[in-house]
Amino acid sequence: MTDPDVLQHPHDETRPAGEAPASDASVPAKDALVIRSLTFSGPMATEHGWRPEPQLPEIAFAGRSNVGKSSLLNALVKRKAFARVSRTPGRTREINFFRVNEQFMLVDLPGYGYAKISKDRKAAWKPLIAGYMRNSPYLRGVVQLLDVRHDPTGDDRIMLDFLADLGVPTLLALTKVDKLGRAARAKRITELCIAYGVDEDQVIPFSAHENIGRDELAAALVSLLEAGPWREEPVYVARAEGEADLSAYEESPVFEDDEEDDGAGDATDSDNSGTPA
Ligand SMILES: Nc1nc2c(ncn2[C@@H]2O[C@H](COP(=O)(O)OP(=O)(O)O)[C@@H](O)[C@H]2O)c(=O)[nH]1
Ligand SMILES: [Mg+2]
Repeated sequence: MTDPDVLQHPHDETRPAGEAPASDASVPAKDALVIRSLTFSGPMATEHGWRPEPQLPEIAFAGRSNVGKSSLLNALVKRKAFARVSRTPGRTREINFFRVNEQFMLVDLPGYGYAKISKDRKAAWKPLIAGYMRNSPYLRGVVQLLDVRHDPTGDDRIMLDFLADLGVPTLLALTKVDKLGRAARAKRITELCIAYGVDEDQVIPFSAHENIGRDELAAALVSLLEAGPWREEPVYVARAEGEADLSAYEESPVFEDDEEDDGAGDATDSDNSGTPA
């Protein structure tokens, strides 16, 4: 038995009909992305290697090593140790897939561009990431992370150009904004929007340390998911149980060799407060 009056907020009774409730800053805005379940589906290690069967829309997170991706993901899903915050960047080389709420697949791409690893390993991210993006029928968007303080590295530019060529909806998360004061932050964000030719609403200032941008990012992800496909989604045919048949969509990614290596940010983060790996 449901009596609708019982469900009414007590304040509703004193508010004149048709008038909006007074806004109350102490009441938090509704969380666009409440995490009810989060499960690891497995890693993809090579361009043509295993990946989970594409069933749910996918959102991928990309960025240079040490940009703050693990910290951002932990803040996004509100788990302290979901992704490992590392003092030794450049370790994760696989693409990790997580099912969220049976609603979408969160795809954690390997961090690229870490200065202190061999050239061979350094270049390995390109075919893996490009292959994943080209061949994933339900990829709905990419969150590209950039440290708000640094100009994009050569690898960042390759990534941004690739995303633009592919045409995948892309959000830019500008990380570690706590490192800039308010005025410098606003100026820098405007500068970066102009430099990248993106709209301010594609850009999300973020700080895991000061809890800035989490709800905006969550809302933007939900919008991406609701927007639906941006390219024709091929019919997926499973080859064998657990084995993805993506051969129809395979194409060689075109990447120029990236010689640049500034390791930006690696030496400047002396404020390591994360859990050591
Ligand atoms: N000041 C500041 N430092 C951060 C923030 N997010 C991450 N870091 C630091 O940046 C380093 C790399 O973070 P991590 O999340 O592991 O980055 P990942 O390599 O991209 O996954 C660690 O020392 C973090 O403590 C942030 O929002 N603000
Ligand atoms: Mg990480």
